[in-house]
Amino acid sequence: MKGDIIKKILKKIKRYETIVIARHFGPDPDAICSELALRDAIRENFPSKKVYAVGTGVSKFRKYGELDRVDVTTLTKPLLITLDVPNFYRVDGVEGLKYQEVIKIDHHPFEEDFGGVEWICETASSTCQMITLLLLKGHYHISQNVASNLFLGIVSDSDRFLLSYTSVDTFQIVTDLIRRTNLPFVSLYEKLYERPIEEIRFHGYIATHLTVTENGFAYIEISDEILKEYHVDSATPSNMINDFNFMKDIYVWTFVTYDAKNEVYKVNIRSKGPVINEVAMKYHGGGHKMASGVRTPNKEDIEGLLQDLDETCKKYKESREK
Ligand SMILES: [Mn+2]
Repeated sequence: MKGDIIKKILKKIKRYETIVIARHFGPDPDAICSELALRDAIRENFPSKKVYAVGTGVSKFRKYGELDRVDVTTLTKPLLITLDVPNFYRVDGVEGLKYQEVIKIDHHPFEEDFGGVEWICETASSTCQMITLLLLKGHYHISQNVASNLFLGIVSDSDRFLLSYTSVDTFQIVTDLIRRTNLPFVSLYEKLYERPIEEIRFHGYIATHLTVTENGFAYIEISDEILKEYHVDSATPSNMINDFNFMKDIYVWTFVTYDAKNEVYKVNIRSKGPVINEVAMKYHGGGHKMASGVRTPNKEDIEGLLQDLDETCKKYKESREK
């Protein structure tokens, strides 16, 4: 089944001369690295093809590679490949693109059919893990540059193989990738984990100011003023949420960050037990069962969401005590 869909995708990539690769708005390393790695792998294996990695650039991710500046409306009948995103409105950089066919490659729970080939693997640690498997199965030549991005995407999304979707497959695929490319993987960690001192200090701020309820729910609301004071941006808290994975007796933890530029609250939610994506969906958010998010301009939504999450923790705690 999985083999069939991979074959199908490889065939389509072979057939198209123009390919656009896109991922979600507000990319994380998995989204950026899967996009760049797939683009570069196709380019290196099929030099005559025109392959573009689209979407808004993020300066701190420049170290992984450059995105393409291309007017997608001028492309004729390209193949579109979307990565790491379950709903089409969240695909960045494809406005006005008249694609001939679409392939979705994603590890988030299914949300909507894009009308083409859908390769969804909820048990994959990352989209980069899926792309690595695709390239290995397709017997692509994998350069060290491509391997490096794939490795970093997997390490980042699995949080150094700590998160629950890390599996035997993850290790197998990573082993194959490293063996095949002789990747000097230890030296890559700095690229992923080096942080400015401002972020280290901000991490301390979060740890100090987390509110913890008696139900095992921890949360913090971060204002624009605090972001300014610490010289960090509104994306910084999202990148720190997994650093708090091992808080004893806390089941769910949540960061609410006000993004003043877009006038929206960005909420990151993580869980060690209770299912939280259903709560997130109630507020038009979504994501994984144990890792979800919400974006909303309404302060009332935030109050409701925090209350619901606390309530979810309470029920979970009670069910465990029985
Ligand atoms: Mn991902």
